[in-house]
This record gives sequence, structure tokens and C-alpha cells, in this order.
Amino acid sequence: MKIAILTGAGISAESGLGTFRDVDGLWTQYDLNEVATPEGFARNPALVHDFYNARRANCAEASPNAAHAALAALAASAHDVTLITQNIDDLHHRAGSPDVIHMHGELMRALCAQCDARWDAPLVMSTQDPCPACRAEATRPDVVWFGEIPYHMDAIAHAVATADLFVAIGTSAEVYPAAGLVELAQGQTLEINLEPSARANAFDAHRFGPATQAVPAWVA
Ligand code: BJW
Repeated sequence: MKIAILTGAGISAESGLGTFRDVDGLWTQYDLNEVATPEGFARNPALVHDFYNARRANCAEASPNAAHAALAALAASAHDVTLITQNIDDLHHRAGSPDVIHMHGELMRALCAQCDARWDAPLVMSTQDPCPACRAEATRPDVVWFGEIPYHMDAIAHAVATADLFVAIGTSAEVYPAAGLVELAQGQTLEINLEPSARANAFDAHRFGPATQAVPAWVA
């Protein structure tokens, strides 16, 4: 069976990484316009680097959980699995999932805003870090902010449209284009979440519960 899976912050919540829109989420502590837009970065790059440096430290201390492990086991089965994540953490990779598609970029990668070069990010980044390719002091996290185009959209749309089953896990479905992917699905659709998302009505089936229980139960 061909399966396309979209994960969001909820799958990493039980690893100790904050979600965005839950009651204690990151957007209740930070103004997204200041830390997750190109305009915010232009206004105050140090603030944005502090935000991502703290999240990089948090991620380095975190470990993959049973939900990440279950998806890695599914990828190793006879099914043809495409794993798409909105998360910038590397927990799917560390759990053993191959070829993870990071549509919102990667916390552990750096991007030169001047020449588009990419490299492995140090744990602590600053705009003064020179680009290894062009030497410009224009270093930013390699993540997709509001108003920017998510990565790998053609491959993602193809994987979702040709899958026998599309599964969305731990995402509020508040952010597009990820939230609209369910509309592209031609096969069955399943949502796994703590509670119904903003697009819950678009799914054929639901499993509600914490990801560390609901995902292994679905994969089993
Ligand atoms: C659990 C759990 C547990 C908790 N177990 N579950 C008006 C209408 C439509 C669109 C727009 C509009 N105005 C502007 C737009 C576009 C905009 C957008 O969508 N804005 C909305 C706010 C309306 N989108 C963009 O700008 C995107 N680009 C774009 O659209 O380009 C144009 C384009 C055109 C055509 C094709 C393609 C593109 C870019 C979006 C970039 C998002 N960036 C961020 C931050 C950067 C990365 C980072 O710092 O991490 O990405 S925002 C933030 O939200 C982050 C996430 O990846 C993203 C999604 O969040 P997610 O994963 O859903 O987390 P939460 O917290 O929202 O939800 C957690 C869920 O887990 C909840 O449901 C909980 O219940 C659940 N949960 N614990 C199971 N233990």
C-alpha cells in the first residue's frame, strides 16, 4: 500500500518539544510576526537567532518517542511510505525514518540569505557567522517562515495525490499549504491527534489520543 504521512508539532510534544498553538505553545510566549517572518528577521536578527538557538538546544537534548519509532518501523515494512513533516526537529531521522521530507526546513541547517548556500548549523548561530561559500554575514536558520514558499511542494503534492492512504498526525491544520494537502488526497484519509483539528471534517476517519499511544496502535 502507498501511504503518505504528514506530521506536525504534536508528534514531538511528548519528546519535550513545544507545539505552537496549544495553551502553553510557542506562539503564546513569542510573537510569530517577530520570530517567524522574513520581516521580523530583518528588524531584529539577534532575537530570531536567540529563539532558534534555544529550540536547537532543546532539540539536541530531546529523544525520539514511540510515535517516531512506529513510523520508522512502518517505513521498514512492505508498505511504500512517504513521510512529510512540518517539523524542523530531526527526531524522525534519529528514530530511523529514511528520506524525511522537511517542508518547513530543518533546525540543524543554516542558510545564507545572500547566496542560498546551505550547511550544517552550529548549536549557536548568529548573523555574524560568515557564509562558508560567499563570506557574507547573512546567516539565517534554514526554516520556512510565513510568506515564504514551503520546500519540495511538487514532490509532496505528488505523494499525497497518488497515495492509497493519507495520514495527518499531530497538526492543528491552521497553516497552509500543509493544511490543504488533505484536499489533494484521492485515497482514504485518517487524522491522528489529541483532538479534532481545524480540518477534521475533511478526513474519512480519526483516531484521538496522545501520539505515543495512538500512532503505535495504528501502525500495529
Ligand atoms: C498532539 C499532542 C500529542 C499536541 N499527541 N497530538 C489566509 C488563508 C490561507 C493562508 C494564508 C492566509 N494568510 C496567510 C496565509 C499563508 C500562511 C498561513 O497559512 N497562515 C495561516 C496562519 C492562515 N502560510 C504561509 O505563509 C506559508 N507559505 C505560503 O503559503 O506560501 C505561498 C504558497 C502558495 C502556494 C503553494 C505553496 C505556497 C509558510 C508557512 C510557514 C510556517 N512556518 C512555521 C514556523 C517555521 C518553522 C519553525 O519555527 O518551527 O512552521 S509556523 C508553525 O506552524 C511551524 C509549524 O510547522 C506550523 C504548523 O504547526 P503545527 O505542526 O500544526 O503545530 P500546532 O501547534 O499548530 O498544532 C499542534 C497539534 O498537535 C494540535 O492539533 C494539538 O492538538 C496536537 N497535539 N500534543 C498528538 N501529544
